[in-house]
Amino acid sequence: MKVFSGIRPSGQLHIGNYLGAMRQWIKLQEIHDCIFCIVDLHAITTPYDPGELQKNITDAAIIYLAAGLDPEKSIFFVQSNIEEHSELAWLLGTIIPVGDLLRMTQYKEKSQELRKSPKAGLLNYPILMAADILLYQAELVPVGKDQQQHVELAREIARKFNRKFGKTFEMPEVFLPKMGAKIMSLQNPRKKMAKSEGKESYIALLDSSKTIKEKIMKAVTDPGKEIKYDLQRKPGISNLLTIYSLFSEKSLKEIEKEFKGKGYEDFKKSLAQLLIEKLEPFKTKQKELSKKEEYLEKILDGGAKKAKVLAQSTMKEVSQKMGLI
Ligand code: AQP
Repeated sequence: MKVFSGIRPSGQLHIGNYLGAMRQWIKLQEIHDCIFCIVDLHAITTPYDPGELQKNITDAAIIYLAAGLDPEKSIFFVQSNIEEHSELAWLLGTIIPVGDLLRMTQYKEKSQELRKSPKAGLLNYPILMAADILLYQAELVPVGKDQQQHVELAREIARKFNRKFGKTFEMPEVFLPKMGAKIMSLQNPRKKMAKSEGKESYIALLDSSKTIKEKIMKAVTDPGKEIKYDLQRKPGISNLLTIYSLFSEKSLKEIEKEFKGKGYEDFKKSLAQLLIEKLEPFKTKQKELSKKEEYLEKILDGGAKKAKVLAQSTMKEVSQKMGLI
């Protein structure tokens, strides 16, 4: 199967990105044809510093590799190096009603957060994401829950295009992890953990041990003192239990049993210790890779060359079907 997924180079990657998306990619690359992309054109749809963008791209690439992405097994590149993404997005924009874009949850939330008049790029974000996916004829798209609606829209776009111009695109399907599809903010367990929610709300993959401990100990919990998974009544502890379960590979029941009779403080101390241990290899690998600029460039250039061939082939077919050549 063809698999596509991307990540925005818009700051420090956090454990939500890892548990919701990156962890799946590492598994999928063993059994499928995977294409993974640093989506810089998506990163500029919200306020950003142009002087920081290249560094953010390099940092994201390093984290991908540190997490286990293998450039021998998957195609790995930077989105803006392949012009076909923007080209296809423009063409797909001619078949998708504006109303479909206006009802996207991410657009509604982010445009509200930004307050000042949201830009057309933010509204058109899902068209570019559909182009990313359809350009490579992806059948599976591993993402977190927040991106599910965009993948469904990509399906809708593919369906509309195929109906109008003849079968061209594969129908992509969202691939959500059974657990960890939506890791919540440490400061507000009713909201998604996100880079834009502020540093205290997430654990970055490269946070120091001291920072991890401080953030976990300050994480918002719920009334009562029992360590029990109950999303409705105990969203804070349930979120921490989910994180604990995914990193320790123990079931929720096992963890509840382990902490029976103990309080939040004991549990948080153990969780902090677990995260410190599990994130240590990222940091070691990241340090190593940071010194290998040329190696990194070679991987991304090689990936772009392979992606270009696939992208050109789809664009040729799309242009022909739309009567452009
Ligand atoms: N909290 C989360 N839980 C599970 N999965 C998540 N993802 C993001 N947050 C969570 C998934 O990570 C992948 C890459 O996300 P992204 O960085 O490209 O975009 P994002 O969703 O916009 O990430 P953030 O952290 O929320 O950034 P901001 O604050 O800038 O919007 C995606 O597959 C996403 O689903």
